[in-house]
Amino acid sequence: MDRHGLSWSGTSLHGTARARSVSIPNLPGFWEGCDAGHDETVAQNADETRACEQSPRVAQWTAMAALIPRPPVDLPPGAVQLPGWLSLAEQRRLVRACREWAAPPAGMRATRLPSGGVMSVRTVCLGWHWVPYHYSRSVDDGDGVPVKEFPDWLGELARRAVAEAYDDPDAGAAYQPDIALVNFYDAKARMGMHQDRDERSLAPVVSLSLGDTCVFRFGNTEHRQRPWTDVELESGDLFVFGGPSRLAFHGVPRTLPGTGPDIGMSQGRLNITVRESGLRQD
Ligand code: MD3
Ligand code: FE
Repeated sequence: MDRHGLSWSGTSLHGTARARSVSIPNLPGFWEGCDAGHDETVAQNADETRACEQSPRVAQWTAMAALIPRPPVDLPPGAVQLPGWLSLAEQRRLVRACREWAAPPAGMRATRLPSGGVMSVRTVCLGWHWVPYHYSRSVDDGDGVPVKEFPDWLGELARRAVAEAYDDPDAGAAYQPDIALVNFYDAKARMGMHQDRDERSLAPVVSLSLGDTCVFRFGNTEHRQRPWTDVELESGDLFVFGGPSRLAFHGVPRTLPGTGPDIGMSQGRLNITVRESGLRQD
């Protein structure tokens, strides 16, 4: 058992993390699918936060998704994929929340790497702001304001994700996430093979995908080369990476434009990763 209450077959962890990226012109088409203004979005989200707290989520989408099963992919220990975990209503709500988070101050930006490159993915952080290769409480590489708050409801959703992925209510209850990184991919965006090692905690990372399908490349813990497994991540999919998978190299070699469902974004892909920093808020 590790200290998150989960047991794993042994795997040793090696290697160092450095992201590679290419620079890409242009702004997210993500704003175009927006049928409400910013203030309306904020109000709508507040309503839906209350609604989600009260009503159970719609099971219909899960049931439909189950009719067209995707072949199970053999994943390393600690990595669990739950295809179609989010209902369409939950996906729409998350897209609206992402749009709200993406707006300035402390909004979405293309991260500059110390190597001089600029990531093609646009990112906004909640709870702690990620600047390669550490976390800060303020947007040090942007407008300098405090990072946006990590909402309680997102922590609750992530706890439920961990509990369901590992079929272990205790693992869910023990999860105390305080960071979300929201990544937007336009048709050309990619993410190079990297490890996520800037968190002090090795608690699982929860990943939620919205919009266009992507090819997710799941590698090994030793280096960024093969062996790896390519998995398609579709809108509504949940992925949890814990235990030996937590420090595996991974990346997104491409997205598949035009594959997303009607959830309020005209194009592109959003990914929300929820994490536990293991850092103290001062
Ligand atoms: C495996 N994001 O934000 S999500 C990232 O789709 C990141 O935007 C990708 O890699 C994306 O760091 C992949 C899947 C994912 C996220 C974090 C992980 C897989 C992971 C951390 C450890 C191991
Ligand atoms: Fe990552």
